[in-house]
Amino acid sequence: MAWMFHKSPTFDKPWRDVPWGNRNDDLDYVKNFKPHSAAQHLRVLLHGPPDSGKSSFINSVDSALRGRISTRALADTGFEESFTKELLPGSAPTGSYYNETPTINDKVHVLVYVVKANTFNLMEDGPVNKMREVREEARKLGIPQIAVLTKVDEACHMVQKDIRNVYKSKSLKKKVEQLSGFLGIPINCIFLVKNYSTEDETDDKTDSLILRAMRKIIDYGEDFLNDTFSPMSNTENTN
Ligand SMILES: Nc1nc2c(ncn2[C@@H]2O[C@H](COP(=O)(O)OP(=O)(O)OP(=O)(O)O)[C@@H](O)[C@H]2O)c(=O)[nH]1
Ligand SMILES: [Mg+2]
Repeated sequence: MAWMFHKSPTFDKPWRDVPWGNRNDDLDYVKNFKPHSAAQHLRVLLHGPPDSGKSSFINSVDSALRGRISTRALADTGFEESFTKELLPGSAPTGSYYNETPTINDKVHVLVYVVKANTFNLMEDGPVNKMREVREEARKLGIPQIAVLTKVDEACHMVQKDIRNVYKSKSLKKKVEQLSGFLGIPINCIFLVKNYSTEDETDDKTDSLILRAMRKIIDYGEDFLNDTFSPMSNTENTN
Protein backbone atom coordinates (compact mmCIF):
# COMPACT_ATOMS: atom_id res chain seq x y z
CA MET A 1 0.00 0.00 0.00
CA ALA A 2 2.87 2.31 -0.85
CA TRP A 3 0.50 4.83 -2.35
CA MET A 4 -0.77 5.67 1.11
CA PHE A 5 2.53 7.29 1.92
CA HIS A 6 2.64 9.49 -1.14
CA LYS A 7 2.11 13.10 -0.27
CA SER A 8 -0.54 14.83 -2.25
CA PRO A 9 0.79 17.59 -4.54
CA THR A 10 -2.18 19.77 -3.58
CA PHE A 11 -3.78 21.18 -0.46
CA ASP A 12 -7.43 20.33 0.13
CA LYS A 13 -8.26 24.00 0.28
CA PRO A 14 -6.67 26.82 -1.73
CA TRP A 15 -4.38 29.08 0.26
CA ARG A 16 -5.85 32.03 -1.59
CA ASP A 17 -9.43 32.25 -2.73
CA VAL A 18 -9.80 32.94 -6.39
CA PRO A 19 -13.26 34.28 -7.11
CA TRP A 20 -13.59 32.34 -10.37
CA GLY A 21 -17.02 33.81 -10.85
CA ASN A 22 -15.66 37.34 -10.69
CA ARG A 23 -14.24 37.39 -14.17
CA ASN A 24 -16.88 39.73 -15.59
CA ASP A 25 -16.54 42.09 -12.68
CA ASP A 26 -12.77 42.25 -13.05
CA LEU A 27 -13.16 42.61 -16.79
CA ASP A 28 -15.42 45.65 -16.36
CA TYR A 29 -13.08 47.14 -13.81
CA VAL A 30 -10.00 46.83 -16.00
CA LYS A 31 -11.85 47.86 -19.17
CA ASN A 32 -13.35 50.97 -17.64
CA PHE A 33 -10.24 52.09 -15.84
CA LYS A 34 -9.22 55.69 -16.47
CA PRO A 35 -6.00 56.84 -14.91
CA HIS A 36 -5.73 59.72 -12.48
CA SER A 37 -6.40 62.95 -14.33
CA ALA A 38 -2.79 64.09 -13.98
CA ALA A 39 -1.43 61.22 -16.06
CA GLN A 40 -2.22 60.36 -19.66
CA HIS A 41 -1.94 56.67 -18.94
CA LEU A 42 -0.75 54.28 -16.33
CA ARG A 43 2.80 53.23 -17.06
CA VAL A 44 3.62 49.69 -16.13
CA LEU A 45 7.14 48.39 -16.39
CA LEU A 46 7.41 44.64 -16.76
CA HIS A 47 10.77 43.50 -15.56
CA GLY A 48 12.06 39.98 -15.81
CA PRO A 49 14.57 37.60 -17.37
CA PRO A 50 14.32 36.60 -21.04
CA ASP A 51 11.61 34.02 -21.72
CA SER A 52 9.77 34.79 -18.48
CA GLY A 53 6.54 35.63 -20.31
CA LYS A 54 6.51 39.45 -20.35
CA SER A 55 5.27 39.83 -23.94
CA SER A 56 2.84 36.97 -23.42
CA PHE A 57 1.41 38.65 -20.33
CA ILE A 58 0.80 41.89 -22.22
CA ASN A 59 -0.87 39.95 -25.02
CA SER A 60 -2.85 37.89 -22.53
CA VAL A 61 -4.26 41.00 -20.85
CA ASP A 62 -5.18 42.31 -24.28
CA SER A 63 -6.78 38.97 -25.18
CA ALA A 64 -8.77 38.84 -21.95
CA LEU A 65 -10.04 42.38 -22.56
CA ARG A 66 -11.02 41.69 -26.15
CA GLY A 67 -12.47 38.25 -25.53
CA ARG A 68 -10.29 36.68 -28.18
CA ILE A 69 -6.64 35.84 -28.63
CA SER A 70 -4.67 38.90 -29.57
CA THR A 71 -1.20 39.21 -30.95
CA ARG A 72 -1.30 42.80 -32.03
CA ALA A 73 1.67 45.08 -31.67
CA LEU A 74 1.41 46.77 -28.32
CA ALA A 75 2.45 50.31 -28.96
CA ASP A 76 0.61 52.79 -26.74
CA THR A 77 -0.76 50.31 -24.25
CA GLY A 78 1.12 51.86 -21.36
CA PHE A 79 3.15 48.70 -20.92
CA GLU A 80 6.88 48.51 -21.31
CA GLU A 81 8.98 45.45 -21.29
CA SER A 82 12.49 45.64 -20.04
CA PHE A 83 15.25 44.03 -18.19
CA THR A 84 17.70 46.88 -17.94
CA LYS A 85 16.07 50.26 -18.44
CA GLU A 86 16.05 52.85 -15.70
CA LEU A 87 12.82 53.22 -13.79
CA LEU A 88 12.87 56.96 -14.02
CA PRO A 89 14.25 58.26 -17.30
CA GLY A 90 15.74 61.29 -15.60
CA SER A 91 17.39 59.41 -12.79
CA ALA A 92 20.68 58.66 -14.45
CA PRO A 93 22.50 60.50 -17.21
CA THR A 94 23.17 57.36 -19.18
CA GLY A 95 22.00 56.16 -22.56
CA SER A 96 19.44 57.66 -24.84
CA TYR A 97 16.70 57.62 -22.20
CA TYR A 98 18.14 60.56 -20.33
CA ASN A 99 15.50 63.16 -19.72
CA GLU A 100 16.35 66.21 -17.65
CA THR A 101 12.79 67.11 -16.78
CA PRO A 102 10.70 63.98 -16.50
CA THR A 103 6.98 64.55 -16.09
CA ILE A 104 4.61 62.14 -14.42
CA ASN A 105 3.98 60.64 -17.85
CA ASP A 106 7.62 59.68 -18.24
CA LYS A 107 7.75 57.87 -14.97
CA VAL A 108 7.01 54.29 -14.21
CA HIS A 109 3.95 54.03 -11.95
CA VAL A 110 4.05 50.31 -11.18
CA LEU A 111 6.87 47.83 -11.44
CA VAL A 112 5.85 44.28 -12.22
CA TYR A 113 8.37 41.48 -11.87
CA VAL A 114 7.70 38.65 -14.24
CA VAL A 115 9.20 35.31 -13.29
CA LYS A 116 8.41 31.88 -14.65
CA ALA A 117 7.17 29.45 -12.04
CA ASN A 118 9.06 26.58 -13.63
CA THR A 119 12.42 28.18 -12.98
CA PHE A 120 14.27 25.38 -11.26
CA ASN A 121 15.61 27.46 -8.43
CA LEU A 122 15.00 31.19 -8.20
CA MET A 123 18.10 31.79 -6.12
CA GLU A 124 20.32 30.06 -8.61
CA ASP A 125 18.83 31.75 -11.62
CA GLY A 126 21.44 34.42 -12.33
CA PRO A 127 19.10 36.91 -14.02
CA VAL A 128 16.82 36.95 -11.01
CA ASN A 129 19.65 38.51 -9.05
CA LYS A 130 19.43 41.52 -11.31
CA MET A 131 15.91 42.11 -10.06
CA ARG A 132 17.12 42.84 -6.58
CA GLU A 133 19.06 45.84 -7.84
CA VAL A 134 16.01 47.17 -9.65
CA ARG A 135 13.95 46.55 -6.56
CA GLU A 136 16.23 48.73 -4.49
CA GLU A 137 15.93 51.56 -7.01
CA ALA A 138 12.14 51.23 -7.10
CA ARG A 139 11.96 51.24 -3.34
CA LYS A 140 13.88 54.51 -3.17
CA LEU A 141 11.53 56.07 -5.72
CA GLY A 142 8.47 54.80 -3.86
CA ILE A 143 7.23 52.86 -6.89
CA PRO A 144 4.81 50.06 -5.98
CA GLN A 145 5.96 46.57 -6.86
CA ILE A 146 4.09 43.44 -7.81
CA ALA A 147 5.27 40.06 -9.03
CA VAL A 148 3.59 37.79 -11.54
CA LEU A 149 4.61 34.17 -11.56
CA THR A 150 3.91 32.84 -15.08
CA LYS A 151 3.81 29.41 -16.70
CA VAL A 152 2.02 27.85 -13.75
CA ASP A 153 0.77 25.18 -16.15
CA GLU A 154 4.29 24.05 -16.95
CA ALA A 155 5.35 24.19 -13.32
CA CYS A 156 2.67 21.90 -11.88
CA HIS A 157 0.92 19.01 -13.59
CA MET A 158 -2.12 19.41 -11.33
CA VAL A 159 -2.54 22.91 -12.74
CA GLN A 160 -2.05 21.65 -16.25
CA LYS A 161 -4.95 19.28 -15.56
CA ASP A 162 -7.16 21.95 -14.04
CA ILE A 163 -6.15 25.57 -13.70
CA ARG A 164 -8.41 25.87 -10.65
CA ASN A 165 -5.74 23.96 -8.72
CA VAL A 166 -3.41 26.91 -9.01
CA TYR A 167 -3.68 28.12 -5.41
CA LYS A 168 -3.88 24.54 -4.12
CA SER A 169 -0.55 23.47 -5.57
CA LYS A 170 2.06 22.91 -2.88
CA SER A 171 4.98 23.39 -5.25
CA LEU A 172 3.60 26.71 -6.51
CA LYS A 173 3.03 27.94 -2.98
CA LYS A 174 6.66 27.16 -2.27
CA LYS A 175 7.73 29.16 -5.34
CA VAL A 176 5.66 32.11 -4.19
CA GLU A 177 7.25 32.01 -0.75
CA GLN A 178 10.69 31.68 -2.27
CA LEU A 179 10.15 34.67 -4.54
CA SER A 180 8.69 36.72 -1.72
CA GLY A 181 11.73 36.06 0.43
CA PHE A 182 14.14 36.67 -2.37
CA LEU A 183 12.70 39.94 -3.67
CA GLY A 184 11.24 41.12 -0.39
CA ILE A 185 7.77 41.43 -1.90
CA PRO A 186 4.85 40.48 0.34
CA ILE A 187 3.01 37.32 -0.65
CA ASN A 188 -0.19 39.24 -1.22
CA CYS A 189 1.57 41.20 -3.98
CA ILE A 190 2.47 38.02 -5.88
CA PHE A 191 0.08 36.57 -8.46
CA LEU A 192 0.00 33.25 -10.25
CA VAL A 193 -0.85 33.52 -13.92
CA LYS A 194 -1.10 31.31 -16.94
CA ASN A 195 -0.54 33.27 -20.10
CA TYR A 196 -2.19 32.41 -23.37
CA SER A 197 0.42 30.64 -25.47
CA THR A 198 -0.95 27.80 -27.61
CA GLU A 199 -4.66 28.52 -27.22
CA ASP A 200 -6.70 29.92 -30.06
CA GLU A 201 -9.56 30.99 -27.81
CA THR A 202 -9.78 32.68 -24.45
CA ASP A 203 -11.11 30.88 -21.40
CA ASP A 204 -12.93 32.36 -18.39
CA LYS A 205 -10.73 30.72 -15.75
CA THR A 206 -7.49 31.75 -17.43
CA ASP A 207 -8.98 35.23 -17.84
CA SER A 208 -9.82 35.32 -14.14
CA LEU A 209 -6.20 34.98 -13.06
CA ILE A 210 -4.94 37.45 -15.65
CA LEU A 211 -7.59 40.06 -14.86
CA ARG A 212 -7.17 39.70 -11.11
CA ALA A 213 -3.44 40.42 -11.48
CA MET A 214 -4.18 43.33 -13.81
CA ARG A 215 -6.73 44.78 -11.41
CA LYS A 216 -4.12 44.81 -8.65
CA ILE A 217 -1.55 46.38 -10.96
CA ILE A 218 -4.05 49.16 -11.71
CA ASP A 219 -4.89 49.66 -8.02
CA TYR A 220 -1.25 49.95 -6.99
CA GLY A 221 -0.49 52.28 -9.89
CA GLU A 222 -3.41 54.49 -8.96
CA ASP A 223 -2.26 54.59 -5.34
CA PHE A 224 1.10 55.83 -6.54
CA LEU A 225 -0.46 58.53 -8.73
CA ASN A 226 -2.81 59.59 -5.96
CA ASP A 227 0.05 59.81 -3.48
CA THR A 228 2.11 61.85 -5.91
CA PHE A 229 -0.83 64.17 -6.51
CA SER A 230 -2.36 64.17 -3.07
CA PRO A 231 -4.47 67.24 -2.14
CA MET A 232 -1.80 68.05 0.44
CA SER A 233 0.78 68.86 -2.20
CA ASN A 234 -0.01 71.01 -5.21
CA THR A 235 3.35 70.45 -6.83
CA GLU A 236 4.52 67.28 -8.41
CA ASN A 237 6.91 65.29 -6.34
CA THR A 238 9.82 64.72 -8.69
CA ASN A 239 11.85 62.57 -6.36
N1 LIG B 1 2.75 27.16 -21.21
C1 LIG B 1 2.99 28.46 -21.08
N2 LIG B 1 3.82 29.07 -21.94
C2 LIG B 1 4.05 30.39 -21.77
C3 LIG B 1 3.44 31.14 -20.71
N3 LIG B 1 3.87 32.42 -20.79
C4 LIG B 1 4.71 32.46 -21.84
N4 LIG B 1 4.83 31.25 -22.44
C5 LIG B 1 5.70 30.91 -23.60
O1 LIG B 1 7.04 31.17 -23.20
C6 LIG B 1 7.77 31.72 -24.27
C7 LIG B 1 8.40 33.05 -23.87
O2 LIG B 1 7.39 33.99 -23.62
P1 LIG B 1 7.58 35.55 -23.95
O3 LIG B 1 6.30 36.21 -23.61
O4 LIG B 1 8.09 35.74 -25.32
O5 LIG B 1 8.71 35.94 -22.90
P2 LIG B 1 9.43 37.36 -22.73
O6 LIG B 1 9.62 37.58 -21.27
O7 LIG B 1 8.68 38.43 -23.47
O8 LIG B 1 10.83 37.07 -23.41
P3 LIG B 1 11.89 38.15 -23.99
O9 LIG B 1 11.12 39.21 -24.76
O10 LIG B 1 12.78 37.32 -24.84
O11 LIG B 1 12.61 38.71 -22.81
C8 LIG B 1 6.81 31.83 -25.43
O12 LIG B 1 6.99 30.70 -26.26
C9 LIG B 1 5.44 31.80 -24.79
O13 LIG B 1 4.45 31.25 -25.63
C10 LIG B 1 2.56 30.46 -19.81
O14 LIG B 1 2.00 31.01 -18.85
N5 LIG B 1 2.38 29.12 -20.05
MG1 LIG C 1 9.30 39.75 -25.01
